[in-house]
Amino acid sequence: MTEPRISGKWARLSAPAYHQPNPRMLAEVAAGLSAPQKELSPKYFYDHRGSELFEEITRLPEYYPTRTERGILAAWMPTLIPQLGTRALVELGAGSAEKSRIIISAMQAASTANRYVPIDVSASFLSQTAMQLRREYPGLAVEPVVADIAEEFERPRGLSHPALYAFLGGTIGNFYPPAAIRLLGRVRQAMEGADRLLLGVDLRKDVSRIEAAYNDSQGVTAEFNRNMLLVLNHELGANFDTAMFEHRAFYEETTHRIEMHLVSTLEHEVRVPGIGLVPFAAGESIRTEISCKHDRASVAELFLAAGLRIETWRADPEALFALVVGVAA
Ligand code: SAH
Ligand code: AVI
Repeated sequence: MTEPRISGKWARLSAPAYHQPNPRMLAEVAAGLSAPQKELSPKYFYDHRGSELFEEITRLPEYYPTRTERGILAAWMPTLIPQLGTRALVELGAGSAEKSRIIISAMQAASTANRYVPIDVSASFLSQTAMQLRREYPGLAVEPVVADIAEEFERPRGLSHPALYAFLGGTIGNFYPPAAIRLLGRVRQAMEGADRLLLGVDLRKDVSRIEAAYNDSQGVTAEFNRNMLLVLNHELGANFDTAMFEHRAFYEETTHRIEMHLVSTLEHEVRVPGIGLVPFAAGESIRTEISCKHDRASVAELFLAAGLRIETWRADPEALFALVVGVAA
């Protein structure tokens, strides 16, 4: 069995102990916790437990994106994949690859399946996903890559074409627009010939529907949010007390995005080795995630800036979520 390839600077994120913190993570966290609005990257949600909690979120009644996107994929892939003749699937932020199976099965049905390259920052979860897929699809080359897709995008070597670059789940919305454009631009650079991008985007809609998806009644999203503090404790040896922080998620109408925060309930200090004592006022928050919601015009704008154009746009009948095929402009 091939172990996931771990790209240089991320090698230590998967290390079990905090005595050798990843220097890049330490620098990012130091900058984020000293900003006037404290902010941490949502990639720090995803240790093994965080990835499991996200899977739980996808099954919540309030969290409509996953099941809606699955419905669009199930209806569309059996015709789209033979049309494109997809031979290799490269997936950014693959997670459990639960919905990717719909694409892989369509590739197998069209007898074009050849290679699956899931890319994710969550090393142990990715390894588990790859093992399961090898069992389910004997004959398919599964080649996981552990990497931060915000930082680098190595074109997988020896890829068969046409390749499909999939970025599902609406994860593009977790990037600020300039970072989203850089990321899509790198995918565009990697694409050649008849390669395509398949992008999942969560759509703008009734605010109460969106806010409910990030404030579920079972408190799973709150646990997912607080898990970031446990990741910092584990990776950096910090002493965050999760009981001191409340989950808050709200929609910002002007920027069309959900913001998730962890709000300190009391004034207190947290020790982060290598950074020092981090003060929190009562009511002060750390922004842990944005989740931008889109429409066709906002996707076209991102694509244009990244050298892509929309080839096909397909939303569900309620227009909750869309899958977009992107092609080099
Ligand atoms: N594609 C799956 C999972 C979405 S959850 C779905 O649609 O359900 C977001 C995934 O992206 C997680 O698996 C997380 O580990 C990964 N991820 C988040 N930020 C990342 C980053 N900067 N680089 C690589 N992977 C990232
Ligand atoms: C992974 N990403 C698309 C999810 C989202 O909806 O923005 C992460 C998430 N955050 C809270 N719930 C789910």
